[in-house]
Amino acid sequence: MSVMMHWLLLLLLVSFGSPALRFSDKDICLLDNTKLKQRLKHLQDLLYLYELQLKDILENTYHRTKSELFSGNRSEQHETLLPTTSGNLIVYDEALGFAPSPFNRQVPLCPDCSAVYGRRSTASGYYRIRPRVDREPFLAFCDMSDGGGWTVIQRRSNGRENFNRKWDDYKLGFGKFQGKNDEYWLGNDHIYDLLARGENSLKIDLVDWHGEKRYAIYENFQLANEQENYRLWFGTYSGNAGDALSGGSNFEDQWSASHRGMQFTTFDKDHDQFLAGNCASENKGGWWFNRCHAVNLNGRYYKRGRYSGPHDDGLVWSTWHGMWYSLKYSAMKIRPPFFIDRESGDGDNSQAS
Ligand SMILES: [Ca+2]
Repeated sequence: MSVMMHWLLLLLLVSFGSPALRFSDKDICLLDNTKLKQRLKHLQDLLYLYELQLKDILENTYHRTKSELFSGNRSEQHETLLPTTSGNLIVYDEALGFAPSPFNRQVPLCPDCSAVYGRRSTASGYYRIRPRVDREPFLAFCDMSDGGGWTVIQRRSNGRENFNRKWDDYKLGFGKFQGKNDEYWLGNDHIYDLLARGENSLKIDLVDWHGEKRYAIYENFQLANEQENYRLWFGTYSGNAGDALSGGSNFEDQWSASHRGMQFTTFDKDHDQFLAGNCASENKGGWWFNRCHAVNLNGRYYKRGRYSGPHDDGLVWSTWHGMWYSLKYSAMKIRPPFFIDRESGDGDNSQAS
């Protein structure tokens, strides 16, 4: 019989035998001592578990899809599967591909963050997702606030990442995938694969240098494939940041700056409408430039709002602060439209610090 049981029995006997009888200070002390010992044991178990996880993290890098955990006798069939352990502290283990099913089988990775959310993993963080079963899974930040299920495809928050990059970098993705505010571009191929699965809405969260937040939602956000240079399409706008992706309010701006139907341009691959030059060279970041832009969330990161220079190359959303104000924070995130009805749209859930 455990010590705890012993004391519970004593308590019962005392209760039934003599209602008026009270524990002595010594008895109460012993009971407290037992509880503390159990608590200590629980904490020791937790510590042991965390030590194991820490060891796992130090010995494996989970930014590669091939873990050393399985480098020994992994069969061809298991080539693209991922380890069972939770790895990176903020990579949640439910998403790591070996989530146990009721029949103790390994289940496939979620295709996007809305599916992760559907599997009741409701903590924001980095998850491995796999929109195409014939391609390797990859890490993406799942924003489980704001109604949940958002796959973040772009984030700017501190200017530490260089966004003035070549075509191949934008194609494959770049940046850091660790902290909740780390800057990254998910990669045009990955974004294309996510969008090719079905209709998606795009939500853009913006924050200025006074901490004010705005947002824009576009229905039916689509990209063409690389042969079409990731041509951009999007439907109806809603939000409070203004419909800058459509180029602004007047027809002339829309003609020269709307991003609808534009192909992707980087400084080494020019597909913009600007005949005399390359918009990405001028504006320091890959984007769906026209001649040239009303939005450039991949522009230069200026560490204050207003900026000046030869080109309007800041992190710009023209219908909010104009072309000469560079925003502090942006996140582009996508989700199937049936999620939209739940509770999104207050624009209050950006991850900016
Ligand atoms: Ca050009």
